[in-house]
Amino acid sequence: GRQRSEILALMQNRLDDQRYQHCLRVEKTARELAKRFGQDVDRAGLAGLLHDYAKQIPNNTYIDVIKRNGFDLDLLNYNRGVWHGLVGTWFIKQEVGVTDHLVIQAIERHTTGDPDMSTLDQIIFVADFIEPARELPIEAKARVAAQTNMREATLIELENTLQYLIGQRKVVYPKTLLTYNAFIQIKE
Ligand code: DGI
Ligand code: FE
Ligand code: FE
Ligand code: FE
Repeated sequence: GRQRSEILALMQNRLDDQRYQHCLRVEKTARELAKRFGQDVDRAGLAGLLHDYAKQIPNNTYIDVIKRNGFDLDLLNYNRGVWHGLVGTWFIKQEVGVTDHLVIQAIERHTTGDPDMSTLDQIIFVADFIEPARELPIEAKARVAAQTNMREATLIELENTLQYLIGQRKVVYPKTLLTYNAFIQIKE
């Protein structure tokens, strides 16, 4: 695999400093959560570090990649908010050379979630929401939940995401809703 220094250099080519610093904070938060919940700390750290690698790739580049690489063309009805997770891993495989499927899956799922999210997937999903610079009351509430219960922390984030999208009259990607339904129905 690549050296950490090489990965950081690639990230700095793709991201502005604000987004890059967010990725470093998500890496640290993901490592802490992995340790707390008995998951692979290095794998969580790598997924956290790279989760927003594709956040600032231009729309036209996304549209080309979706059309030329066998992605579901329904994705064209959505936007970069959705693409940077589900399609973003294409760039991470191509440019960073990540092959660990569990890292790729966690990054793919970090924005919409997935009804079958693993604990590692939930760690990346939640780390993005509770990293130290996130200071809203709802983020603090999820941070407290993540001390003991990743499913509860995940559910708090899903509730917030849906409320936000509807409040802004933004389109909801179906999987975002299916994930919410899965997490609200199955109480552990
Ligand atoms: O990339 P970040 O900002 O760190 O966080 P994120 O990957 O969780 O993305 C959050 C953004 O994604 C937020 O603006 C809402 C948007 N999003 C999440 N689910 C959906 C969505 N946008 C649309 N249109 N539809 C969704 O289902
Ligand atoms: Fe993101
Ligand atoms: Fe998120
Ligand atoms: Fe993020």
